[in-house]
Amino acid sequence: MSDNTSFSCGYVAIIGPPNAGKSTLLNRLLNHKLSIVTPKPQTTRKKITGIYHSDRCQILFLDTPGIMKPMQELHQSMLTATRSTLKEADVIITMIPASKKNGLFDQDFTELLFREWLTNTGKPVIAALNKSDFLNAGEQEEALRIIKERWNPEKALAVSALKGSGTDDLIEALIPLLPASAPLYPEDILSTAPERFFVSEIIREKIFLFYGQEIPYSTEVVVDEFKEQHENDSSRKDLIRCSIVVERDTQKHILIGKKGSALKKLGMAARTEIEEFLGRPVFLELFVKVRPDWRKKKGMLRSFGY
Ligand SMILES: Nc1nc2c(ncn2[C@@H]2O[C@H](COP(=O)(O)OP(=O)(O)OP(=O)(O)O)[C@@H](O)[C@H]2O)c(=O)[nH]1
Ligand SMILES: [Mg+2]
Repeated sequence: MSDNTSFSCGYVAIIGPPNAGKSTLLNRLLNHKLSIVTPKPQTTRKKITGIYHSDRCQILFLDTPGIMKPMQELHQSMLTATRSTLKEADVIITMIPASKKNGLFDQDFTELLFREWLTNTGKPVIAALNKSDFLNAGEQEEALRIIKERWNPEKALAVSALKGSGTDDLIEALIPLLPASAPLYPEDILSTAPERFFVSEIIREKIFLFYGQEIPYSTEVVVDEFKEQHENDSSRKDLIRCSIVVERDTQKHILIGKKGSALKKLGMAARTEIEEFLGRPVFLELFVKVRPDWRKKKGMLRSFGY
């Protein structure tokens, strides 16, 4: 960095429909798995901040819950998180997932996205045609042409968050749109969220991956206790106690499985990844609790941080 005036620093919100690849993009840009990713829609429920560092800029990327038609109170809270994230942002990346089935991409949804979520913000929008690995070069060009013509974003480019293509161009497109400012965070900080948040997210990810139907959607994970390793403690392991909250007894039985086998498998997979994330060994204890209709109850949602 030669002088402070040539350095850019700002907030960039990543928005789009569920399953568009928003969290995959955040992880790709940061070169670190921060935000959970699953093949199921509505994986992300809260804003996740990830900090990108380079010698020319610092970008605070804000991953958001996907935009969908709200069916219950939890969805309302998720959409409120996305709305307020847009207010924080200097620049918005809107992820448009490419798909062969949908005539290159979903134009009706993209129209709604621009009309109801983007245009009125008055902020620069970069349209990222994600999953471009599904399209050939000609199809990508055609999709980008339609996007530019119909919605006139600041820039439209093809990316593949999964394969990593187009992300350097995306950073280059962002830099001139960011405020000239010194960095806000030290270089070794990857996120502003506490470790315990990521612990609960990792467990939630495994639940999304291991269980079918409504189980992942009916589940919340709460960290009840997070005791860091003590120097005098011979085991030198952190103790993490979590509650897995479900809506019904039947769901509790499915989560636990025969003689606890399913919960054991979940716990092992979660622990391995938590240890990788924290860079130290942990004891992980999981309890399953029933809280009827928690997704519909404002007080309960608030206590879960929504
Ligand atoms: N082929 C392909 N798949 C992708 C790409 N980006 C993401 N995916 C896949 O799409 C699925 C959804 O990815 P996520 O990153 O969880 O999507 P999201 O937009 O964060 O979804 P929500 O949090 O549910 O709103 C995962 O299975 C990803 O591996 C891509 O560029 N190409
Ligand atoms: Mg996500």
